[in-house]
Amino acid sequence: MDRRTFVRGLGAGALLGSGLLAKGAAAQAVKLPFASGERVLVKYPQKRALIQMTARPPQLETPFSVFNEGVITPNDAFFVRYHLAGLPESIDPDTFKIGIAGKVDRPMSVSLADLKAMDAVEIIAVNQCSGNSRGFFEPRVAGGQLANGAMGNARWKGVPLKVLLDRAGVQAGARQVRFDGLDVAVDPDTPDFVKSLDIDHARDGEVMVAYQMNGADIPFLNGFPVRLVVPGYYGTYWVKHLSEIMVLDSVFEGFWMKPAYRIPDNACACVEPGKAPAATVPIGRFDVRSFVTSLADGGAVKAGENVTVRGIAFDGGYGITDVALSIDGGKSWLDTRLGTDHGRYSFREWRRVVRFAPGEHKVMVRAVNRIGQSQPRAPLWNPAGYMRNVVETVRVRAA
Ligand SMILES: Nc1nc2c(c(=O)[nH]1)N[C@H]1C(S)=C(S)[C@@H](COP(=O)(O)O)O[C@H]1N2
Ligand SMILES: [Mo]
Repeated sequence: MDRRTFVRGLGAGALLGSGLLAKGAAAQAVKLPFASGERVLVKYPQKRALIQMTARPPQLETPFSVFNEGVITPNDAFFVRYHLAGLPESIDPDTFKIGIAGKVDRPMSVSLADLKAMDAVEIIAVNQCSGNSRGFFEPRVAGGQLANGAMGNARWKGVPLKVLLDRAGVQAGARQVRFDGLDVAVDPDTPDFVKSLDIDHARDGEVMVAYQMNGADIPFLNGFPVRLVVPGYYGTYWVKHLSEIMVLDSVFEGFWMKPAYRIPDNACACVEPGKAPAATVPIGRFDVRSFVTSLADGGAVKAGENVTVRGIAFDGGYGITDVALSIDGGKSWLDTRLGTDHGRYSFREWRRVVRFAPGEHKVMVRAVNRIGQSQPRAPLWNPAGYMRNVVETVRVRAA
């Protein structure tokens, strides 16, 4: 197979076929820890078996145990989220181009070869879906019922969006930049997936047009051949198969900016459960989160022996400064040691050696970032099920 055929083989047709397991093979069932959490593990091209939320479009969640393998999420384990079932049938990297137009002096189109000829930058950054952990919302809310696996951390390589915008020459009066990818709606009433960023954000030098993920081509399902990387911001802005960059002199209010992907316009991005927010704003940066990865809920540990408990923490880019661990349900808290700093947008590993007395224990973890933001002890609620960041609890039995 030449490269082009290979890529074509990953197109929508092939994906739909492979969304079903090979005939006769039994799909391995998994149960996410909330009502209606029954899922199957399904293998897609370039992916290991992942938790399937929907087949059309493909929406795959990373099994949580992957996050204990290391702070970088492998490409074949990285979650997949699409809104529209019309995935590109084939993408030829030799003819692929990104158009740059709108309020610019020099509209242009940029090929993959052009991009790769420019000075490259790299950043390690978490991509997390706004609705990660939505399945845990009480009361339940509509939308993809995800556990905690709609996140991942990768090393992204590409060109700062600012460099492309400067080449095109942004005109005075520009207010936003709009991004579109090659996927399309199948149903004519479904709006195309188009997102926008404010002009200053788009030109901050960190927002990146990326063509590599963890040292390899970006997997098809994560946006081959190029995607937007918006460090610290929810995945909704990380447009995949990026094909059009449009500079606007207005604020874009297409469906996926308004009414979709909006949060209550207040400090907690929350409302009383069941209530509608008085005003909303587009979702923005990640809040602070931390997880235990080395212990499974309901699992067993050795009593009276040293046990290293470890996990990950991250935030929207201020950087994690402290992670505290409790093994007594939050009555007392222990310091943990932070692992290598891979930059303020990356997962940060933490660990702590503890001894468990025989019996049941509630292990809890809580992180703090550089500006003092932390995590609530009781979950916050909003109608779209976004931004869950409650202090997580893992129950273990020591014997
Ligand atoms: N073209 C395109 N890009 C997209 C989307 C999409 O539906 N189409 N979904 C967005 C959302 S909501 C998320 S959470 C991330 C998920 O990135 P991943 O699929 O690489 O994990 O992609 C974003 N980029
Ligand atoms: Mo998302």
